[in-house]
Amino acid sequence: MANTPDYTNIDPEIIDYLGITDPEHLSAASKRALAWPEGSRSNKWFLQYETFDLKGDFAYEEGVVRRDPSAVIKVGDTYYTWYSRSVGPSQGFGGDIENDKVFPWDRCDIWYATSKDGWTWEEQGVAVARGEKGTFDDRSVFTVECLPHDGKYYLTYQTVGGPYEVRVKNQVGMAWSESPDGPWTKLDEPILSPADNGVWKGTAQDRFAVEKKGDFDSHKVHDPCLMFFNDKFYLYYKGEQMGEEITFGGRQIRHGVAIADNPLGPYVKSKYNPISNSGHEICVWHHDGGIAALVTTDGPEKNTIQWAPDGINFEIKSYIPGAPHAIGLVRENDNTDDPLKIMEWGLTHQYVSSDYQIIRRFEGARKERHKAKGVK
Ligand code: AAL
Repeated sequence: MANTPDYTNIDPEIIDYLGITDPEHLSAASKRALAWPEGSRSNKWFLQYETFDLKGDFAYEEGVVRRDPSAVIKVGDTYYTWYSRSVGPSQGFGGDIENDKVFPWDRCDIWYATSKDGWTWEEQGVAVARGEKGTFDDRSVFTVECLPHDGKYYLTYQTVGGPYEVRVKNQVGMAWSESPDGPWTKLDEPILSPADNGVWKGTAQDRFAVEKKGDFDSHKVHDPCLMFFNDKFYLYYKGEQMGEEITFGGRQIRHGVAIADNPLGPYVKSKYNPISNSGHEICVWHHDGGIAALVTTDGPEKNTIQWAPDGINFEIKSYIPGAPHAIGLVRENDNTDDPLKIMEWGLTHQYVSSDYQIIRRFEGARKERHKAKGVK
């Protein structure tokens, strides 16, 4: 039987800090506040964001989708980023699946752009293209991330092969190069695939109809982000599950990690998966010998920043007002004493319409006081 907390001798300083009127009559909310973790009084991890339009080739261009930017990697005096690029509107499902574009991220190739100042970006061209007809990535390659390591660059990205049906499984591909400008060598096989222990019900293209849901990543493995951590390669990713439900926190989306000794794999999924109970796009960085993560969009722990000393067991460090989506972090600001230094600026995307998205800039800053206008 869980021990009921003792509310009789609460430290008067805590009563004052929580502003509790009468400790003899504690509300359910005050009892939850009294259970907040160590460190909850600190704003060390609390921040807010602003977003800005970018110039050059990242300014809005009718008819072109640019979205899901990777981390920003500085090479010499030049910033590099990779992203999903496609053209034209999307038709959604239910039409001519062979010729339609079902999502803005359907029929994508991975392009890259450079900048000297992080504001004006020049599109350089295709980095990784879709595969030949019949390959596991012949329909779309998208939502890319980049890890520079030991003089090489590793791109990890989502792949779809064949008709982009509702029930199509999404996998993760990899390409590497000795230069951020390529040429890129694609691995012939995916480095990560969905769990195969879900069972669809019936043959209709309905992702909610299941005999058995299977693991959190039984339908799709998404948003791959490779980190070098503890002398190994940690591939963080988002999992989508067959038979996904909407719960008290919204969509059931969780994160996982697969680990390898060599950047080219094999990647072995952690026994501890899922390592989050919420989230959407992956946003992870090094801090204090561990891994920090921004959890957005979906699940009861959306809009939290979390930290795990072992890269696996994440605890909540702050609840934030919200965050830009699909963040691309500036890796030169990674692994600093200040856990939020990396949020000073970076990239994100924004929907101009359901068909078209643009890449924008975000700037984040710790919030230490809520001051009215004019208050110094
Ligand atoms: C994004 C990412 C993945 C999804 C889609 C494009 O938010 O989670 O990339 O597939 O949306």
